Amino acid sequence: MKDQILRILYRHQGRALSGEEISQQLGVSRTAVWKHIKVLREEGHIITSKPKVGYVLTSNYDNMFPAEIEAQMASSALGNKVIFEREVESTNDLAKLEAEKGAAHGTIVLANKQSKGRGRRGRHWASNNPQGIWFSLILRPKISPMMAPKLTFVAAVAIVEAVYKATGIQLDIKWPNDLYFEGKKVAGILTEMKAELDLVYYIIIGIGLNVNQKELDFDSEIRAIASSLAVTANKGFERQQILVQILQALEKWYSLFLEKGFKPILDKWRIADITIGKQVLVREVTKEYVGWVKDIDEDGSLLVENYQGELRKVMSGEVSIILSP
Ligand code: BT5
Repeated sequence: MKDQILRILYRHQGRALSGEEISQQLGVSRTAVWKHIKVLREEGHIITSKPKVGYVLTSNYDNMFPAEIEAQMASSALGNKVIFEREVESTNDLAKLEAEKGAAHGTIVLANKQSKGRGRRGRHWASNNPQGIWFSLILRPKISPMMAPKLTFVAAVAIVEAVYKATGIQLDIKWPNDLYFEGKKVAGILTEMKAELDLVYYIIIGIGLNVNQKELDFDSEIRAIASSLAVTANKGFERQQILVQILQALEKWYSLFLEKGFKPILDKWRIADITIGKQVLVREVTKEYVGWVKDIDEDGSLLVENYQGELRKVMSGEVSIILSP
């Protein structure tokens, strides 16, 4: 009920709705409406009320409704169970806890804000705002742990397809986990797992997608390198609608991966890839070198030719594209 009231107010953002109108739409008493609005306010939603005029939702962000997401994903294996928090340290960390407690395959952990969003190698992921989509998907696949990094590719092609469907924006993929638009990072993927040598307990795919940030919403350290769908399209988007598209695309590409293997994923990946043909700086654990990306191998690793003309296979290193002057 509370979510339904929020949804109605959201749809009328900027315009007042009387308690009477809301109670009629939902078939409940005005007192019940008032009680739910009180709870919504306690949860942090900014709802003003004026006598004889009604209620106005003035929060400047759209909302996520877990029950609606679950309903839209009801017949899918992924995304039909949503754990939603207004604020967490990191959805990947909470997803790990939930996985340890037995959360089912396909559960997602979604938050409006992350106070300690993480990138790879302990880097920070700026997400302490409700303008992006920050979530983690728990998977329990019967695959070898060696296959797990390929799921980052599955997620990348799913995000590209979903964002295009929902917004018309065509994102580029930079190996292995970044999504770019015109040279700026719009999304990142963090895949983590718990496994033994030949057994995967669970895999967590963390996805961060910048949606409604304006340029000045990004901290100065990342303003020059980060972008959002809103900056790209010059208009805002409903995050929930994009999230559902991403979950549907994940369902499709993940099933394809299990049925047909990595090839269809890689074929799709190559279409959006911006890494092949570029000069790159490769940072491996013990060394750094400059080379040219010749191709992506059948297993997803990067094939880089160094100055000596040797072809090296990069499986997990850091790769930065060197921009030509
Ligand atoms: C990533 O790491 O790109 C993976 C990001 C994954 C974030 C999701 S959100 C849900 C889930 N829960 C988490 O705690 N994490 C996941 P990496 O390739 O290491 O890139 C990190 C770098 O991206 C930083 O060092 C910054 O340069 C840049 N960066 C940080 N925040 C950004 C943002 N919001 N938009 C664009 N770039 C950002």
